[in-house]
Amino acid sequence: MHDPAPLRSFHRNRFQAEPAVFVAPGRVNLIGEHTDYAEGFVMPVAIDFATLAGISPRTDGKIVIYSENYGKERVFEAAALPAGPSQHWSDYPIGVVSILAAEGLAIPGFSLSLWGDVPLGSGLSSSAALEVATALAVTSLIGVTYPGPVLARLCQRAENEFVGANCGIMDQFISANGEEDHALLLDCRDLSFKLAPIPANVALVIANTMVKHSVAGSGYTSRRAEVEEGCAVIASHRPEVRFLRDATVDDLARWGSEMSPNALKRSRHVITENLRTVAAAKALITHNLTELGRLMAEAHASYSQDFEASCVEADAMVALAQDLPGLIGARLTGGGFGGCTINLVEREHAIEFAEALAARYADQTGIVPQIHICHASGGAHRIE
Ligand code: GAF
Repeated sequence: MHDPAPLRSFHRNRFQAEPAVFVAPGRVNLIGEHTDYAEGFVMPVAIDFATLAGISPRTDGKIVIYSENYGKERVFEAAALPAGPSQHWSDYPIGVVSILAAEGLAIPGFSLSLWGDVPLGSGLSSSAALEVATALAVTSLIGVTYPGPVLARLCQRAENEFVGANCGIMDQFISANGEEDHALLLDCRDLSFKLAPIPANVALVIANTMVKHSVAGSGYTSRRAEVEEGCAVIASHRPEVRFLRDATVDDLARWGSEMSPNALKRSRHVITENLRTVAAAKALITHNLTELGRLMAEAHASYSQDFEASCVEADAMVALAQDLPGLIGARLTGGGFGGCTINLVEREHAIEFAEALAARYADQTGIVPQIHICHASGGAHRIE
């Protein structure tokens, strides 16, 4: 639970107005990596880390956005929104505003205060939290209510079309639609989802390798291109295959030799990851935690060896967790090339697990990691 009092107080002091306050969480993905833009399956959880957005109207036609994290403010004209990004933190909130304007909403002047505790560059979706909190705040000021999945799509568009990062739908979707104590098995084709309860005796232990992750980075973009390349080869034989979601392991066996070695490996990851993700949701729902752990281990191996989106530190973090008491499953989570591992751990062992993992990781890599024991939180909403 985030206390809105500090945000209210700095908003009041800065803007002499009482804000309406909204919160949007970051996320951790249990399994299903780089499958969202292939219209496949993902299984994320909203977490306790979040962005808070406080908003109040202005009468001078200006949009003033203040970030408490950066201690900085940016000023825009509501009637003359910027056409593109300026490689600045404000690209995310103003990108959302610009997409809302493109949707035909009349954008008024407003003051927006932002504060968040999602660790930046850690693969826990600080940008999606920022976008979704902004979108909720601005739409509520305008008096428009979008269903969660629609809000998520608008925020994804802000990131794709304004910020220029080619992400899928997962992060914005879970931030807008997360359910307390549940993971969501999300079908990224039609955005339908199934809730999978996280058992009360299972803790989410998130271990930050401290290696910076970025969706805007070249690794994410090149992997996505290779996935699309693999899909195009299969589609040249089976035109009904529009995304790798439609492809099978058998397709790879038949036509994989026509792909570049990288496209073949990336496609194999995506195709098998979709199968693992659906199986993992079933395992979670039926309380088969041994099977869930096995699938997570397989997913990490695939992410590291076929998708080559892990790094030495994340592989070490996963390996070092393996024989610690209480571990159910561990893997690198998020877009890759750094960030955090997710460890599902029996709750009674969570604290000693976290301490032992931190000590082992520091010992092996010389890096002091941050380890967080999180719970599955609800999605974005207004805080009264
Ligand atoms: C990042 C992206 F933003 C998501 O859309 C998703 O592709 C993920 O990486 C990888 O699963 O978080």
